Amino acid sequence: MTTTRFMVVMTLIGLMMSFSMAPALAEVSVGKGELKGSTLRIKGEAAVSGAAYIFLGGPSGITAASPADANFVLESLQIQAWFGHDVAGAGDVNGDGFDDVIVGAPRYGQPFNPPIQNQGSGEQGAVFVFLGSASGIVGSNPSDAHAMIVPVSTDAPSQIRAFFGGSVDAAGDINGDGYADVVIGATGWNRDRPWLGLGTEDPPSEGAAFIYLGGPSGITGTNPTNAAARIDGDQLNAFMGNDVAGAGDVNADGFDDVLVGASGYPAGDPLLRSQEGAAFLFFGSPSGISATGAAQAQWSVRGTLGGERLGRAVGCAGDVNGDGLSDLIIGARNFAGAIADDAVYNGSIRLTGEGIAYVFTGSAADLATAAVTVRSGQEAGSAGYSVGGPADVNGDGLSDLIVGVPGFTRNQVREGAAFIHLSDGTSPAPPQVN
Ligand SMILES: [Ca+2]
Ligand SMILES: [Ca+2]
Ligand SMILES: [Ca+2]
Ligand SMILES: [Ca+2]
Repeated sequence: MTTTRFMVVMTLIGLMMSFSMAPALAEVSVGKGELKGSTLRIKGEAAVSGAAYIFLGGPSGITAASPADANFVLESLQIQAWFGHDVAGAGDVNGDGFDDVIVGAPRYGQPFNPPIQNQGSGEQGAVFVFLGSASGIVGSNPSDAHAMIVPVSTDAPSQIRAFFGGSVDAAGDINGDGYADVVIGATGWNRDRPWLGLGTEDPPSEGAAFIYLGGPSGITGTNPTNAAARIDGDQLNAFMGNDVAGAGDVNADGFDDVLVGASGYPAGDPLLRSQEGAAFLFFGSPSGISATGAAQAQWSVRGTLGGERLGRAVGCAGDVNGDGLSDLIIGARNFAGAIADDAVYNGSIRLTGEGIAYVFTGSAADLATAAVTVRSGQEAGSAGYSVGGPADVNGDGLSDLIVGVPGFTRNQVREGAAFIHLSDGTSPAPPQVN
């Protein structure tokens, strides 16, 4: 997310390991996405607390060469917190004219059941909002964050590995009050199936997305029980909220909307764990978002192939067709596309794990058909593992597409690539490997 105020572009990067990384576009986070039970571990890393780095832009863009050059560094001060797993510009949540930032720490452990201090073991997660100011970001760690949103003690025992804050984003202004709002995902949130972390079985991972509203005093709400809205996945292993995004105003009613991915959402019997995946769109309104479950979405798209994992990444595509309405981009990293010579094989042979990103153009009436699809053309290319934007990289007024393809092979096996598609307003351009 970006602020153009005072010609300043702010880049926010979450790093969970101490490797250096070239700054990219406005928002980059490392390792964003699929938090599943005990499978999300950095092998051999005993202590991963995490940090978020903020780089200020200028006439020459981002000039930093390493994390050491960051203008601001935010830290969790807790072992194994995974602070910075996802980061975003939050918009201006308190209306003071300075944009604010939001950082997720999905393995932040709350010391529930005091006096036992089991920090880092519960993995309920936490989210922190830091305020901007004339001198930049205010504060550097949870103790001086503007807002800390964390599962409360009564939630904590049943919400072990809720991974609250595994995804975070600005929600725009969903209730039209002039203050920016935020959306937070928790893939391990379980409304109906509390999981105590016993045995070797993975948690049920229904997942949920949470909305918190901005206001004159900033973010209102301190924990999942006092969110402005909580939208449950309501399905076993739905992974609702594995990615969340402010969608912009998709339906032209003047209120910003919210898109939530659920990469494990099943097409049929949840016990089969077929993982077609889905993405759900919720419309803003004067009273915000009233939905409490995925089934109440105003619009949704579902994966059709087992294991497709549609909704692995969701985002606002900006306005790719220039009609003034915000458009959506949705990734399905495990999509298995029919091979090019499909007339012979009739869909019987597919590129396993090719991946795809779909773009749906906003409409006041219907978003049923994907306007553009972007595929990797390679087995295990994993197109749509991440999606970015909105960004108008050539300044023609139309938003362009950025699709992460981490399994892409060009000169090196699985070196990965970012596909940037310039929009011509009507049809997709051929992929440009960057
Ligand atoms: Ca502010
Ligand atoms: Ca608002
Ligand atoms: Ca709207
Ligand atoms: Ca549009």
